[in-house]
Amino acid sequence: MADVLIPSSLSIDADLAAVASKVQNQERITDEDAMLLFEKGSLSFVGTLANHVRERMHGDHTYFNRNFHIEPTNVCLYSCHFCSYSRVYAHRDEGWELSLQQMLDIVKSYDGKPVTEVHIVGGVHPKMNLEFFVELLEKIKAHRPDLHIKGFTAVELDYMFRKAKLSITEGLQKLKDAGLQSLPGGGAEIFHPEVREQICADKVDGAGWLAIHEAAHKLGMHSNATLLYGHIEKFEHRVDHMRKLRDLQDQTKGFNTFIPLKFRNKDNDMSHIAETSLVEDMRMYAISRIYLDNFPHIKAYWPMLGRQNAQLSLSFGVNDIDGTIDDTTKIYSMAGSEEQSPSMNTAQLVTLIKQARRKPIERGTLYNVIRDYSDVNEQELDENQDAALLN
Ligand code: V47
Ligand code: SF4
Repeated sequence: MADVLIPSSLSIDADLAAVASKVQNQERITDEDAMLLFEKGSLSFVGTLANHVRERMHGDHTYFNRNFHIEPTNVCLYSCHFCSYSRVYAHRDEGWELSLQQMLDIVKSYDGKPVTEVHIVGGVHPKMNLEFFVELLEKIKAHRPDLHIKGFTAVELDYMFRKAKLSITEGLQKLKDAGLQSLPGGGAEIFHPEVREQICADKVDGAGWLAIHEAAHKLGMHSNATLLYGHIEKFEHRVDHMRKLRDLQDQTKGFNTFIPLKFRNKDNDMSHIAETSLVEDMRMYAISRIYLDNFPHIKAYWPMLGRQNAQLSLSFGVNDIDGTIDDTTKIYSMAGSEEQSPSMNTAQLVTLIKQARRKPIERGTLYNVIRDYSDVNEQELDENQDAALLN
């Protein structure tokens, strides 16, 4: 059966050919298979398999959404070595802290613009507690009820709930009642303690991250998952991380999207570590698409990866390139991403997707289709859409 994907005229290692057969037959691959792909799979081999899976699941559909970010603070109690963004609490005068009013003003600055999601994520500031965020969520919802609120990494939630002396479920229920609808995927990094203890020892551990997402799924909320790759981890740690996510997803079906995050090395304690090559980035996307058979979507976060590389990833398993966002997100430009001012308007995103010969679909947070842009021409986009978004 593998012949259809990988012609038998090519001389491929028998074990790799067996993995190709599984993918062709829609059988789940094992951890050993994933290790084999990481160790021996060429970019063209894993790319062919991943693209097959991507097209079987989504055809050419490629999703984006119109969102904006609020980063309440970059002051953080924790000291993750890869982080270029946070200012430790002791140096909090060098960081920023937004008041409720300042955050509401950001929301209001999008009044009349066709955004569907706000993504709230930041450092862990001891003064920004559960009550503070409950009030923020209620005020955002009162002002703009239709805006989907995706907010708070498991790291922020773990701290908030412990400080409020609430269980995970009690804390999540309070936030949900106030308007929180889904969780972003941040804070996952690498679950395996061998690595986690070296790169982010003081924040919630892998089991704690998974427990928060499990509880959210049980309350009917959806979430995303990330993996920070390309630093000190080995392939086996990436596979271990993805296995834990796949196992949880088998139970809850609450994850929407997996987002591999490439480690960027500017201005952090791990700056001595060279960044991964583009080939390794594409192999990571492809292997995650093949391994995570129960995750509906794989996302390339273009502000981090760069827009041309994100465009390329659409041929290596990726079917989502996040949103049209503005420069309120600082975490990536501060970590050395080539995207120093990460904003792309709808016309640019649609063009980027069309250049890769895919179909651009604007989605809501939960992948409800808002608009199919396949047949909208660029001139029409320039004239209509962006006038509304960019004014
Ligand atoms: O958890 C921090 C990462 C994450 C660096 O769910 C770094 O839709 C690379 O998870 N190099 C937070 N990465 C952001 C995040 C996210 C982003 C976009 C969309 C979604 C979503 C989630 O940023 C952190 C950490 O893994 N990060 N520093 C760095 N130097
Ligand atoms: Fe704080 Fe998040 Fe940076 Fe870690 S990655 S130091 S938790 S802001």
